Amino acid sequence: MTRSSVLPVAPTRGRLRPLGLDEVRITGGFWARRRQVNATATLDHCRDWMERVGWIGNFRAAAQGRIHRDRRGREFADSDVYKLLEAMAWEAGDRTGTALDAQIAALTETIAPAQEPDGYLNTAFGRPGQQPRYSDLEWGHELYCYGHLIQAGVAQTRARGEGELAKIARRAADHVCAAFGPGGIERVCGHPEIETALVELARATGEQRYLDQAALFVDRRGHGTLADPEFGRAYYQDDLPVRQATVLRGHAVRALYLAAGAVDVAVETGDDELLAAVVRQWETTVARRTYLTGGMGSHHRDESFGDDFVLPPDRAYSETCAGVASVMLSWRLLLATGEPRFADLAERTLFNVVATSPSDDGRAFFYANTLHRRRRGTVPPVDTDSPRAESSLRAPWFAVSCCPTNVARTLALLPAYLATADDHGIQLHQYADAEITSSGIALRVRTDYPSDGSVTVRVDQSPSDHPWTLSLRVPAWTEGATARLADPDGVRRAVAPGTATITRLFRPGDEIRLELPMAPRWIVPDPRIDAVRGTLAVQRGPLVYCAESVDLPDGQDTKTHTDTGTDTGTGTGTGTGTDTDTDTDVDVDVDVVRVDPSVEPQDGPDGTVVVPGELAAVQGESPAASWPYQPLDQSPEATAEPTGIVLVPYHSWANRGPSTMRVWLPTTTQPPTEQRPPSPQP
Ligand code: FUB
Ligand code: ZN
Repeated sequence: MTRSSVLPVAPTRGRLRPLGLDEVRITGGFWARRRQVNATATLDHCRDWMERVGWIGNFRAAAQGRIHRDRRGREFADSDVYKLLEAMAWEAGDRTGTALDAQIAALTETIAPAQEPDGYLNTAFGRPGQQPRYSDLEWGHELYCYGHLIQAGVAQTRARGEGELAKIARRAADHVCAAFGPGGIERVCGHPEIETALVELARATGEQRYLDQAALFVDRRGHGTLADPEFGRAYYQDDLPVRQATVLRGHAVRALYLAAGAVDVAVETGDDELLAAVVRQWETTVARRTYLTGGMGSHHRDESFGDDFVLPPDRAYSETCAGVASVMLSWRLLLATGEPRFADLAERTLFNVVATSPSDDGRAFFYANTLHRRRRGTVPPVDTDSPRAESSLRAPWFAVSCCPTNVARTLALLPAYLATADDHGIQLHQYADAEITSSGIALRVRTDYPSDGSVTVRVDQSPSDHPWTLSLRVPAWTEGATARLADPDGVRRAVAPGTATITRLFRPGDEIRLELPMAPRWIVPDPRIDAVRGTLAVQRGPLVYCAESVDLPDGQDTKTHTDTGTDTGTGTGTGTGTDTDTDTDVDVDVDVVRVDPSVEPQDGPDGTVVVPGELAAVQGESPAASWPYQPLDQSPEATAEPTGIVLVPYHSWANRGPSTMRVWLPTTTQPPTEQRPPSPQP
């Protein structure tokens, strides 16, 4: 089969060959709506904000010699301009002849004069009045910014052919190889990202030196070439060589980008040991350090993974960028190994982290994706950026605004994550209404997934002289899935989670139907996750559900909540800063919800799920208010009548004004009295 050119990731080896944006089109449904909003609202939104906060202007100031005085934003602000350019390039590649081409050209013209003759390009360092180049590799993000520039250049080359942006990126990459190659600065960047970018540039250009440099960066990390920071060297994965690590640790986005780059290097160099090391890290991280949503990272202080099973829902950081990076890693591992478990995690993360971040209108974003919001909070003003990573509702922009542009580029390239090919046929990994055309095969996928679990694949075109194999991922969450050839003789057969295959001499008009049962079901957490022991969550298909206070029955859901909460981060060097929140509202509180696990959840109207339960006595009104711990036999009785609790998809929460929300739901069932714990007293 031939290789497409419009690909975010184009390995020269590996089990599966990706299909590009010129081969896969999403034509309807959940992701088509998200991509439409991304293309028509989010891209402009990001560009307008970056003009407004001066991050685009930084390039003008650099070219005009006034950057030491006028620079705005954090040290990595350049990277968000590049991520936006990458998003625009994929989007332009998808729809020819749009205004995006002119916008890309205009932004490129702004950036170009800021590049130094030797290829150096960064608005935060290196000019008179600024810190010298590479004088702060720990926090300076210079190589990280190049990484995003190079990814934007590769996107442009693949979507449109090599243009000015790609040339700027090439010059920067050549400079990196000269400055950081053998005999140069033998250190790494505090924020991985350059590794995966250089490998992709090597793939796009066929130039070995970029791959060699990426391999050098991967192998150099973990040898203490960076200073020991406040959070320890694990923060930037400089504590252990990649090959020796057994789990992802430290800053989540850094860890995931590095792992993605290590897979790229391993695949291109045939380094099975390195690939196996990353697979091992992925496995342990998924088993012990990942939220039900697929989110990663539970520490606000340093945006990092916690220890095993430290997954508090109300302190979940689960940064949107970590979700994006996790999908990047899973995609690379899927291509390398062909194993569906990587597509399973990508699906979970796409629907429950990446899709959760943007608002319905694509003009506000979650940075941190908590699984439990205890306060309604306030809607951030639309014309002010949010200083915090955890604004109570989605914010239009952040002082550290890495997430909006990361969402934008992921949605723009999303069709490339749907399907692959190999010498035997086509594999479908993610389900969306789509058209797929590759190597003489044309498929029409019809589905309303994830609202509905029916996926029909119609063969519109197929070679007439040889059979081939259609492979369908059967998600790990399914029970009772079936597949059949939808003709009168088609036998419906049960398919287990993993991969269902059908091999035949396909003819145009053949239809294959996959039925994924979508009944909502209870999810029980591992008891080692202390923070959610004794609770349940609900999942329907790949979607995690949550209780949102706006859905609680009228009149039973309020309490007076006068509270001043202070959550002080220490400042991470990447700057989530201090979060001080004063809330004197009358709160609507989902903490009163108790669910009854003896009855199965049911589908409700409009994509909701209804679970049996009750609204328990509000703590503030209970006789036990003075001390929140009681002997088991004195625990407060539930006072409310049984009721149906409406749950909504987690990705949709906080689109209806201020609310409280929780994914993990306490149950009505009390532990048996013989297991009574020692009675705590104040
Ligand atoms: O440091 C650059 C980006 O800012 C990181 O990837 C995010 O976690 C945020 O800190
Ligand atoms: Zn981010």
